Amino acid sequence: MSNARVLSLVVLSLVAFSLFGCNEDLSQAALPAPSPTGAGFVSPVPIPTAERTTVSISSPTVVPLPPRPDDFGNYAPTIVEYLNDSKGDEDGLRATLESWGALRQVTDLLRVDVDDDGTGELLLVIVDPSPDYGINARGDLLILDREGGRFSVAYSAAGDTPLLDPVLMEVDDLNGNGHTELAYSSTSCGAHTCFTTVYVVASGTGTYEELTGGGAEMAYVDPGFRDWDGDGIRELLLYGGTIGSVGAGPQRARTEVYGWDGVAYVLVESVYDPSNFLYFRILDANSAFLAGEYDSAIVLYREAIDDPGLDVWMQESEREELVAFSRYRLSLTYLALGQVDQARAARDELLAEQPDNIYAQIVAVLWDTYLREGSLRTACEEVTAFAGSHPQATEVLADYGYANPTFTPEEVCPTNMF
Ligand SMILES: [Ca+2]
Ligand SMILES: [Ca+2]
Ligand SMILES: [Ca+2]
Repeated sequence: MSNARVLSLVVLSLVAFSLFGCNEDLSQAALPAPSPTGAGFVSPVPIPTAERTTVSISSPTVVPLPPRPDDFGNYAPTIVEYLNDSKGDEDGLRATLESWGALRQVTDLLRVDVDDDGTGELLLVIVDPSPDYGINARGDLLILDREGGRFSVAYSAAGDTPLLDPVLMEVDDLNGNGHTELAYSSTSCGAHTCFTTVYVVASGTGTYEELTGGGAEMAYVDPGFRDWDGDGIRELLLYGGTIGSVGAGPQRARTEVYGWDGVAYVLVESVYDPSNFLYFRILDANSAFLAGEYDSAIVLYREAIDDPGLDVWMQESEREELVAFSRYRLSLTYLALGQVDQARAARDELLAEQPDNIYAQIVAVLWDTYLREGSLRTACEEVTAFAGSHPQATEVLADYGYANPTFTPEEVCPTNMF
C-alpha cells in the first residue's frame, strides 16, 4: 500500500469520526457544501493529510485573527500575511477561515506534500461566503509554500477569475508518472443546468501545469478517477451529461473517459447509456456509418426500421420520418459496401412502403445519378444539392432539442465518405 493510500485512510477515518459527532471541532468544520453536485465524489476524498498533525513548521506566534476582507481577491494576501505574522499558525488559520465562513469541509485545509519535495505545503479550498453567490460560490484552491521562512502563493487555481464552487478531488500520483497531481472541480449553474469542470494539475513536478487542456466539462456530472481499461492507472471518468430542460430534447447519460497519453489527459472514449428512443438508434447508426463501420450501421438502421417497440420523442409521425431516413441510409450503406442487390432491395422497400416521403425522392436522386454516372461520390453530391433545396430532408433529424446535434444538407449524404 502506498504512502498516499495509507494517509488517505487516515483522513477517511478523520472525516468518519467527525460525521459521527465524536469530535465537536471537526463536526463543526464539516459544513455541508452548497453544491448541487454534492452527491458522489465531493467528500470525503482520498487525500493524504496525516502530516497536518505530525509536522510542525515552527513555533507559532499568537497574533490577532484578521477580519474577513470585503473583496475576495484580498483573501489570499490576507491569509499569507497572517501566516507570516504568526509564523505559520495553522490552528489560527483554521479558526480564521472558519470565522470568515470560507471553509466548507474539514478537508479544505490540509498540510500535504503536493510538490514532492518532502515537505508539506498548505492546501486550501476557500469560498466567498457571500449569500449573493449561492450555489455559484466564488472560490479558489491555493497552495501556500514556505521558503526561507516566508509563505507565498505557489499556486492559485482561480488566478484572476474566482473559481466557482471549488471542490478538491484528489492529491495523488494519478497518471503513474511518479509525480503527484492535484485534481479539483468547479461547478457553475445557469437557469436550468449546472456544469462541472474537472482540472488536473501537475504539482509534483513543481510546475503546476494544467493537464486537461483547460478542463474536462460536463453537465450534471459525477466525476471521479477509476481504472477504466484495467492497466493499473486510473482514468478520469465523467458520468452524466443530461441537461435539466425540456427544450434540450431527449437525452441519455454518458461516460466520458479521459486518459493520460504521456503529455495530457485526452478524451479517449465516450460511452452512452442504453436508450430506447428510436432517435438515438438513428444517431448511433449514423455514427457507425461515419466511422466506416458499415456492418454495425446496417444492424442499427434495420432495428430502427423493424422495431416498433422503440420510443418516439414527441409524436408518432417521428417514426414515419425516421424509418424512411433509415431505409434511405440502408440503401446508401449497402452501396458503400458494394452490395448492390441489398442496396436495391432497401431502395425498393422505401419506394414501396413510403412513396410520399421526402426520402423516397432522395433515394431516387441517389440511384438515378449513381446508375447514370457510376460514381457514388457524384450521386452523393446530387443528393446534397437536393437536400439543400428541400428543408424537409433535414427537418427529420434537426428538431430534437438543443442538447442534440443539428442536421445539415451535407450530412444527408456525407460526400467525403466516398
Ligand atoms: Ca512539498
Ligand atoms: Ca503523476
Ligand atoms: Ca487505466
